[in-house]
Amino acid sequence: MDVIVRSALGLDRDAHETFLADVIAGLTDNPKRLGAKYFYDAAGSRLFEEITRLPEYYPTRTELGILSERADEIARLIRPGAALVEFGSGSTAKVRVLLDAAPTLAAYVPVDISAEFLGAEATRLQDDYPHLKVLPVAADFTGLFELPPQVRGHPLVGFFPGSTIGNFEPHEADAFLRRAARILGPASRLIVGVDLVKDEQVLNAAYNDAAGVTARFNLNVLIRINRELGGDFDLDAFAHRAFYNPARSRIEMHLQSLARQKVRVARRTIPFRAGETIHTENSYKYTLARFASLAHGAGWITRAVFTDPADYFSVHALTQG
Ligand code: AVJ
Repeated sequence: MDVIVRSALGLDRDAHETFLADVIAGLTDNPKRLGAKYFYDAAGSRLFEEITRLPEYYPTRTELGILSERADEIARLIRPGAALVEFGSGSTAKVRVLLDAAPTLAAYVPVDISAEFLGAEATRLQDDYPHLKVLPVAADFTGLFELPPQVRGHPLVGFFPGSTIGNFEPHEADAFLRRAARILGPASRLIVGVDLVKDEQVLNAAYNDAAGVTARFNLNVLIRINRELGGDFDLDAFAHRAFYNPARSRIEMHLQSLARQKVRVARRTIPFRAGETIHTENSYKYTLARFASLAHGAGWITRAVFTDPADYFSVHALTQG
């Protein structure tokens, strides 16, 4: 499967430089931070797939339940001959539900930062849907990118499942929704999965699973830095911390230094105080009203909102005019 590589920088060569620059900037900042998109190397993507199957991690199975349950209603919002553009496609389980419910879809454009994962998944999907034009694009969807020329003239539907939008700061989510409107164009639609504010114990358990998979997922970013940037992080000297911050309506993930220590990264020395943390992820949780107002502020109209019976998760169908 050919993967179109599109980015302002020219992905693979400059991806390394960008990763290096971001890591150095983040680890020399106060408080220390790393971008959540860097979790997803091959090992991190596999660990995330494992997270989605954990008993405590409700979002994936709840969203899949909503999509399956309401597939026909969602499919009716998709116009015949449309091209479906998925932002940050990981596994293809969710999009398969839409493809099955909307057989008139002409093309599927998965956009993902990881070209390798993308090519493999797209090839399998193409085998299962031989009449669908599968056009993978390797790009960082947090920036502006171009769609493949083959989708020109097709009505466009964006698909952004998994509450990945929760990784953005609210102002970044606003910017993303505006950019999606620009990329997809007038009369387009956007189907977005959004995790909801709920009981704090449920939220905390989802990011502190008993099997420790989320801890391994979080710590994996240090393994990646060691391998790709010549770091010497001692994995036993950092611990996974995740908690709900009710004032900000978000789960925060951190890596906490268990001792005062120095770490070498790309020929620099990074000092850590005992107990100091690296902030590695935010996962914002929305109320239905708060997400609707975010979407409207970014120029989208809410056509329908679907939730599960417990109101754990929501799927929003938005339109441009
Ligand atoms: C893929 C961003 C939606 O925030 O729930 C899972 C990532 N982090 N466990 C989330 C994640 C820790 C996930 N998203």
